[in-house]
Amino acid sequence: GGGDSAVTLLDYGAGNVQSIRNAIRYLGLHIKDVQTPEDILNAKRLIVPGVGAFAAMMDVLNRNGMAEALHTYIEKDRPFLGICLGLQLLFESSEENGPVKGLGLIPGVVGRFDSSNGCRVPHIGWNSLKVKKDSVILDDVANSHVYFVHSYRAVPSEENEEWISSTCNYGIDFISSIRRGNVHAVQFHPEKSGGKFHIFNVGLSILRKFLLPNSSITKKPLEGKATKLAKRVIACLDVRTNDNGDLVVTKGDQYDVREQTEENEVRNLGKPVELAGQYYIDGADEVSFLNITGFRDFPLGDLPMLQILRYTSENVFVPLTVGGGIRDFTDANGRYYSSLEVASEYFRSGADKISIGSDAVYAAEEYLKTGDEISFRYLFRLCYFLPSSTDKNRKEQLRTNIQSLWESVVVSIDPRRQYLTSPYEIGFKSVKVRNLGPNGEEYAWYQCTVNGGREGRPIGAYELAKAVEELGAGEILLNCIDCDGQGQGFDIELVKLISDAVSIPVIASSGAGKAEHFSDVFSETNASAALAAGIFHRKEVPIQSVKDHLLKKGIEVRI
Ligand code: 1PR
Repeated sequence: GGGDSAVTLLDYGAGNVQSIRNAIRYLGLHIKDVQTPEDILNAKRLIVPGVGAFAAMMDVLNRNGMAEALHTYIEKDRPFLGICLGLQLLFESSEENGPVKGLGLIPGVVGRFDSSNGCRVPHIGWNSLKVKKDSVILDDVANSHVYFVHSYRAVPSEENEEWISSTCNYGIDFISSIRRGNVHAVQFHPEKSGGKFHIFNVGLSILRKFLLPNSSITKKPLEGKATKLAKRVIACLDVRTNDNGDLVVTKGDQYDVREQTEENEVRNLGKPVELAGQYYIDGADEVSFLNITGFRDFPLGDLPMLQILRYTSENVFVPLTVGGGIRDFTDANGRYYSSLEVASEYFRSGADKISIGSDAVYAAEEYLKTGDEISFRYLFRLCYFLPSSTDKNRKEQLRTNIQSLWESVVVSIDPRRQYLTSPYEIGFKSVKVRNLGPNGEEYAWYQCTVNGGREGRPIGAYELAKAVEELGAGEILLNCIDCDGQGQGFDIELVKLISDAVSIPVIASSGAGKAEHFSDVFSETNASAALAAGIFHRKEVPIQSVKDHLLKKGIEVRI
C-alpha cells in the first residue's frame, strides 16, 4: 500500500541506511524497498542512499540490472534523490579502488581529497554550502551547516556546471549537490543534518522539500556566513547497568563510576534515551554512547543497549556513535559471531558510527610487532572478514574494498599518563610536560589501556594512533584517564601530540569543566571536535553556551 505517501528506497545491501529510514518515517511516509529493476521504473519518488565502497555498489547495481533501470529512470526526469555515494554514482567514474565506471550521467571523475593541503581525510563534520539559485530542495537552507562524511568528491568543471546546485569548500571547492529537473543528489547527509534548536530543522527540511514538495513552506534562509568545516561539540553518554539491572548514564572519576559511599553504587546521571534527545535539542553536533562494560558482556546479548539506540535514533537526527564490546565473540553455545555481526547489529539499530577500544589496541600491538601481514589479519577481524587466503592480491583487494567501511570506525583510545625522567627511558613517544610529575619528572608518555582502563598495554597513544590511521580508521576518539571527570581541562599536550601525528580527525575528550576549555583545545591543538560528559550531565554548562563562547572566540561552529 502506501499510495502517495510511499517513497521507494534502493538499499543495495552493503551500507548503513537505517538513519535515512528513520528520517523518512519521521516525516510520516512509508518506505517501499526496491526488490527488482521494475520497482525503480515504477517508483513515484526514489531515494538512493549510499554508504560503503563505490566499486562494491556499482558491482551490485550492474549485476542485478538496477544500474540500467536507474539510468532510464533518471533520463526520464523522474523524482530522484541520491545521497553521498548516490551522488557519486551519477558521474562517469570514481578513483576509489579504480577507476570504476559510474552511471555516466554527469561529466567528471570522483577523486580523493588530498590530505597534504592540511585538510584531514575523511572530511567529517558540519560544513556549509554555497547554494546556487534554483536548487529547489536547498532553497531554505543556504548558509546552513550540513553533515558530511566522505573521502571522495566530485569537482566543478565547465562540463558539469549546469548540474551543480551547490558547492562546498574543503581545501578545494567540491560539488555538494546537483539538480536537474526532478533529479537531485547531495554529497552530505540530510538525514543526519538535523537540529531542533535551529529556526527549523535543516536536514529534514531538505528531505521534506523532496518528499512532500506541495506541503513544504519556504522559510526565510538562515543568516550566517560560515565558510569552513565547523569544530564539533560532542555529548558523550557512558552507559552501563546499575546494580538493579537498569541501563543508566553514568560518569566516572578517572574511569571509576562508583559512588564513594558505603553502598558503592554505580553513579546514576539519568536515562540514556532522554538525555540523548535533550542533547540533540540543545545543539550537540553528535551524540556518543559508550557501553562501558561491553568488554565483559556480549553486546548482542545486551538487548537493552540496542533498544536504547533504536529509540534514540528515531528522533535524533545528528550522527550517533556507539562503542563498547565490538569484537568477535563465541557465545555460551559455541556460536561464533564476527565483529561484523556485532557492528551490523549496532548499525541496524541506528548507529552511524561504531567505536572500537580494546580490540584496536590488540590489533595495533600485533601490527607493530609483526608488520603488514598480521595487520591484515586484524584489519579483517575488526572489519568483519576472516582471511582464508594468503594471496597477496586478494588481500589488497579486500583491503581496499573494506576501506570505506572504516570511515564509520572510530578508534577510542584510553591512555594513562606515565611520567619519565628522560625521554629515552622508554621506546614509546613521549612529550615534555608543562607541569612536572610527582617526583619532578619532566617527561611523560601515554600508555594505552584496555578493558575500561583496567589493564595497561605495551603501546603508547602515539604509536596506536599512527597504526590505526595506517589501518584505515576514520577518526580517533582521544580520552585521557588522568583528566576524565576532573573538570580541569583537556590534556593539551596529549591532544597536540596525537592531532599532529595523524591526518584523520581527532576528537579531544576528558576533562572539560567550562566553556574556555573548549576554546583552549581548539586554539592550541588541531583537534577537529571536543567531547564532554560530566558538565553536560550535571547541567553545569549548556551546550549552547559552549558554542556561543567558541563563536565569540572566532572559532567556526554550527549555530
Ligand atoms: O574496549 O571496545 O569494549 O570499548 C569500551 C569503551 O568504553 C571505550 O571507548 C572506553 O573509552 C569506554 N570506557 C570503558 N570504561 C570506561 C569508564 O569510564 N569506566 N568510559 C569508559 C570512557 C571516557 C569518556 C568520557 C570522557 C569525558 N569514558 O567517554 O565521557 O572522559 O568525560 P568528562 O567530560 O566528564 O571528563 P571496548
